[in-house]
Amino acid sequence: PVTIHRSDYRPPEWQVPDIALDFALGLDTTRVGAALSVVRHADAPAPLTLRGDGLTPLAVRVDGESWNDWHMAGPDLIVDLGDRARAIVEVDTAIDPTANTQLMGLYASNGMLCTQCEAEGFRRITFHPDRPDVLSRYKVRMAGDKTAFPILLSNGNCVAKGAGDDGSHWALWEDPWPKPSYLFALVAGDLVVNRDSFTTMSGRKVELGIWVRAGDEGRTGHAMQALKDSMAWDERVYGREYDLDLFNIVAVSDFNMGAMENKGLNIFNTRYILADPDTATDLDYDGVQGVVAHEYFHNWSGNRVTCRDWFQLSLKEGFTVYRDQSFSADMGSAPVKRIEDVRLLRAAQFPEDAGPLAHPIRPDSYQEISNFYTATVYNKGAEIIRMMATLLGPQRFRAGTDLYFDRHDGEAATCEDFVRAMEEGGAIDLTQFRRWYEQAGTPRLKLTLSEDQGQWALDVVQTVPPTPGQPEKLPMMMPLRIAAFDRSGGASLPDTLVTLTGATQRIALGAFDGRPALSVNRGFSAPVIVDFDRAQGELAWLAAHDDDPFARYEALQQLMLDTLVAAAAGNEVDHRAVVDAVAQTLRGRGEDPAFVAEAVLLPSEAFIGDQMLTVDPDAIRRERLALQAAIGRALEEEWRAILAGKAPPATDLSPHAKGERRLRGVALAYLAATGIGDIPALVFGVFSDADGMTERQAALATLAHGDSDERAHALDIFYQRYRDNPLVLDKWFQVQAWSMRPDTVEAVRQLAEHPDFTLSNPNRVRSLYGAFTGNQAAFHQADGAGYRLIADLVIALDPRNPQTAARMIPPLGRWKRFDEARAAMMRAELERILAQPGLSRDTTEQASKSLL
Ligand code: HT7
Ligand code: ZN
Repeated sequence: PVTIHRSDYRPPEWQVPDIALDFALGLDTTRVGAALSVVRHADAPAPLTLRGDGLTPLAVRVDGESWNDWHMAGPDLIVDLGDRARAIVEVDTAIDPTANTQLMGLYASNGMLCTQCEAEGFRRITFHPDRPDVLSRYKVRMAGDKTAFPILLSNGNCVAKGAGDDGSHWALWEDPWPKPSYLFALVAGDLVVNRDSFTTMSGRKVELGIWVRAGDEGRTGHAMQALKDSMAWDERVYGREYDLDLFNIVAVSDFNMGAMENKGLNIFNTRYILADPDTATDLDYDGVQGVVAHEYFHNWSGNRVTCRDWFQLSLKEGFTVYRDQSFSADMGSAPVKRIEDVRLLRAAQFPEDAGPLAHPIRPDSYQEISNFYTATVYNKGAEIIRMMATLLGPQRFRAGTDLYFDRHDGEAATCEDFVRAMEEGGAIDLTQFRRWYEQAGTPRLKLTLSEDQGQWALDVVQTVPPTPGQPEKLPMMMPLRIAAFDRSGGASLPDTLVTLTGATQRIALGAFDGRPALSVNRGFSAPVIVDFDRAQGELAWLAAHDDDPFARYEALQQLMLDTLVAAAAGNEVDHRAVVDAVAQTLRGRGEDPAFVAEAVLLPSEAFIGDQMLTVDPDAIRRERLALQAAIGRALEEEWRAILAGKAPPATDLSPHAKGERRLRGVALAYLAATGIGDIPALVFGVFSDADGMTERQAALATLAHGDSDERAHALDIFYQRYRDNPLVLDKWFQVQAWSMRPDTVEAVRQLAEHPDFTLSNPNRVRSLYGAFTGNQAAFHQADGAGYRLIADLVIALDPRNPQTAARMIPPLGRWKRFDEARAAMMRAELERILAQPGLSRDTTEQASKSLL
């Protein structure tokens, strides 16, 4: 495979200011006529390269004349235009949407036609430069059978429509805003709409539409509210107004990712649109709200200001994730949102940064860009923006974003452009900060406290680990929020923002009567790993008294983590300190039950493993279950009391009600771990009585870990009730793949044979196999059966959907973290994958890099 380097970027030789597309739609054959007005930007004559993927030109015309001066260079069309400086280049092609199982380009899903063009899908529809720095105004004519495709949608506004006398109809759409080809979209199908409107801050009325299959319209209310809230929030917080008279969203069930921000016509995975209390959990509701906001926010951070090239992906994704995180924090509980975001970062991004696929948020090279839609580009990218916001403070950050949007509106920009706008708008020197865009790897801060004549100081030693291709690292600039407390009630050092720049740095804390309790990286101000030896008593004190909720959460988690890591390493441990701290935190549950639920949850098996030199999945599971059982037993009455209370109605989506339900779910898990005889019946009672999916799924997942009769019964009831609802059926697969039962590998193998399982639907694949790779002890079963299962999946899925197949590989690439026997088996499976003939570029890149 060819490697593409960031340093090789050259501006396009031809621009395409206008493009007219003509679609004759059919599920098996769609004819595409493209007319590109091209303008030469190169000084000297240059051939026009139009990228293609699996296309054959049926006819080529230049300025209305049939044209023979063209040839194919692999999949691409090269048109020789002589010394012309401008021309209208027309190319006709035909594609088969039903055969498009990759779900990139134009594809069929459940009888409808839809598109996914980011990153390089447009070239599967028609020949085009297909690079984000070529921006065009689009006119799209689409025609098709009126019965099969009663609804015809594209970007912008519908400016004309009509019908033929052969049962066909057509629509003409125009998008006034120049856009890159990756933002093109088209949908044709039998859909119903939930309509609403939003009046912008300048008084313009925008028509809003959410399009779904008939029968699903009643489940779109939350998405619509999220859209209106997002539009208002972006005006209030960033001063950004929507810029078309129409904003459409379409939900499709076969989709490779979460959603897509096509201009004026977002296309969504149904998972992030459909929600009602009977079928969606509170987390699902939050997912809908967050993803609707994310895609809407792209209208400015991504569409109005787009990316110059795909190496700049974090310019739009990191910034937009930061924007959606801030929005969700404002709409619910900010501390809980921060905890969730950090938990995700640690679960998905820290391992990526520590493994063979580590890359900077602005990568230097790639073989297949789809492999770089990563937690690093998205979630670490968001942390980098957050750090700039922290360093600048709210007013200066807003001045920076205003400057960025105003200066680059209508342009294809770079990460450097963003940082420069922050520097100028925020009056700050970010020279050293730019290293966050260049260096991969999670920085580590080693902290030590020292005292001299009653004056205390904190010494920080910063290291950034070597990563593939980057053996040497320089220290990063970062904001570190700290506070120090006198535990005996004396004066404290209040919340203080320190800017770290050096490899070593000393921070004066002031005078304390004895060692202060240090609260560090408050609010997770920097995405780093902190090494700091603290006694159990100090952590317990911070868990109870720190005035920063995130730091309180961290202290309790650290206490649990220290205990679990010691136990998994074979040390004798005492559970008492953790039990007492959990009890103490539970006592405060009246105020913010969601925070309490997060805080008392044990760290995940994977996160415990991340703290060990060599991960021992079996010991981790054993010790985690032991601690869970100890907490369950010691606080049995509290857990029972939480469950004995009346659950808030499932229709109550207030943060408090959601928190109460979350805490009830935690109580179920703690009680189930005790093995006390009546618990399966109690959990089954919660399952049966549940008036909504949050409680129902929590109870089902709890039962799924065991082998009670109630387990089989509940799984059966759930299946019978929801077998016709694909999103809920996904949950049925998922809870079984998450199960801590010893036979889970075999169960997953059998579930893959279930009549409702299919490789054609990415959600279903993720619900079974994605959940399974997150089940550390099962995936790493000592005989290697888990590794074989995933390698078999990748081999079967790659020819059909390489993007989704390649996304299953990273867990196999973590082999260096495991014992020799497991490492050898993981490598062997990666090699088996690589030995498959005809392997895609996506999977080849991920598997070969994973072996390094
Ligand atoms: N910007 C969107 C990316 C996306 C995507 C990328 C590759 C393959 C399929 C895809 N679907 C959507 C999603 C987002 O971040 O908003
Ligand atoms: Zn995005």
